[in-house]
Amino acid sequence: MVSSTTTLITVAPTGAESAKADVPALPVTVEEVVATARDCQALGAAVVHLHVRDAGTRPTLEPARVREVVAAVREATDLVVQLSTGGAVTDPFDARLAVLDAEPDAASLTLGTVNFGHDVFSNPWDLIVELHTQMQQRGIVPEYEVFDLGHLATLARLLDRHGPPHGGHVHVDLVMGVPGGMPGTTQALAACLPHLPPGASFAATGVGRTSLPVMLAALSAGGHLRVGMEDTLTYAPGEPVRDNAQLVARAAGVARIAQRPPMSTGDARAFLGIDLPAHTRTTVEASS
Ligand code: KMH
Ligand code: ZN
Repeated sequence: MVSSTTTLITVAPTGAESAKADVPALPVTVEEVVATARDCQALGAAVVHLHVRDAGTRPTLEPARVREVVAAVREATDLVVQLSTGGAVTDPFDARLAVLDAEPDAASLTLGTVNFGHDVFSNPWDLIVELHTQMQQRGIVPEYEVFDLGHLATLARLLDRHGPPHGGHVHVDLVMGVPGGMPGTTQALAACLPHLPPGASFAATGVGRTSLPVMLAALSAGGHLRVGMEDTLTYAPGEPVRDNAQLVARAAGVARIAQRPPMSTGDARAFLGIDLPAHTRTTVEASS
């Protein structure tokens, strides 16, 4: 595993599971998502993992809406824009693949089917291969989402049969504590580490009350962090999360205590193998 003197912080502000009516602080409009993204970048986030909502606040993969949100976040921030291809458990595969048409910098790619509470989050091999190869062809960097140890065996098989991702660097997010997936414990995180591909980096996300133990375990193992209201709605026992910025601020603080302060957005692009955003390319080329 590659080591890093800084910490890549990803914010997952919205997700597809919580209803705005139940969680009023959840950012769902374009304006709310942009404001959250801006606040979180100022506090140390370098990547935003986006699920899009429609005008009625429901999860959507509608192409025009997805493009609108990507453009708005790019306009307002320097964050690496990572779209979810996981969507909601009810989303059809073709709509999940079509998310790539919005040309994000990066996209999530889940490496296997997993029980998801009462639902099933379906990710068969053919979908995994299709997402991987389409991202290679389109120059989109995948973040490999691992909900269980066996997903890392699938990653090894995927890279062996279909080659490295665009940019050449393999970055994995261990999504822990989902009911049906691996538990959010130090032991489970440690069990994953020997199975990471050579040279890969990893982040970890602890869902719900596993957020803090997973954060501490990840930092202790040289890993990176994902936080946000997609995964965590309670800041402390009995205390609802105020906003995504609160979660990013806590992650950045703990990363500083670990003497691995937050990674800048520019360093995150280099680290993940992401091309410079189109609107900055000429400036950099002209000034070099
Ligand atoms: N909403 C979950 C069913 C991803 O974004 O790639 C899937 C998910 C993973 O959140
Ligand atoms: Zn997600």
